Amino acid sequence: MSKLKLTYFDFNGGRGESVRLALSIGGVPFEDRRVVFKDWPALKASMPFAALPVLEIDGKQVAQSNSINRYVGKLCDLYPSDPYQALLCDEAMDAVEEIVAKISATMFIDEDAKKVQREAIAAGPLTLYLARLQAYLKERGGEFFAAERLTMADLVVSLWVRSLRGGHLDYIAADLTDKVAPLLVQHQVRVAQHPAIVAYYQDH
Ligand SMILES: N[C@@H](CCC(=O)N[C@@H](CS)C(=O)NCC(=O)O)C(=O)O
Repeated sequence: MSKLKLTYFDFNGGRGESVRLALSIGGVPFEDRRVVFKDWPALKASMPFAALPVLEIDGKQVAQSNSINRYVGKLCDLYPSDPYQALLCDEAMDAVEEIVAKISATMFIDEDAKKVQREAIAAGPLTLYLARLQAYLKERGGEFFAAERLTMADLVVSLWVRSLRGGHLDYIAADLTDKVAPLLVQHQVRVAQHPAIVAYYQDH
């Protein structure tokens, strides 16, 4: 078994959290290196794309959250073996990455511009992505995004919905998902009840 070390920021969310959850669900041991924000500037240049998460596999660094998601998904039986189902899993994860990147781009801009841009994102692409993901979930039976079982897509989408509903983003209403995509909220609540996820958060 390879030695795994995940480097990500010290909070229970963001792009690294699906990796932590997957490895915990799969019972795969890993070092959970949590970086506090004040230490990040000194570390940034040593990361392959100057960003986190980064997974070290026997000392070799690999970046890009969805590449890491696919890798740990395969290790933990949370990634479909059927190519078409794998494509559906990837599509949902990449959609989340795309909309998260749009919102992240507004993180460190002037407050007035942030308000304008975030309100536009909420009314436009964010609503569209939530509605589209809800439609996919519905047409696939309402429970899972791919392969009729828990996959990385369910972890990635549900963690993102959890974070949106947490109301941490100014100018993006915390109840947007409840209004636009209630099936995604039901999905998020259901995934959070997975026994391994419940057990994980008892310790974190
Ligand atoms: N496409 C990359 C994006 C990585 C990314 O932007 N990570 C954020 C945290 S979620 C980060 O490292 N931000 C700090 C920085 O860019 O300095 C991925 O999917 O991993």
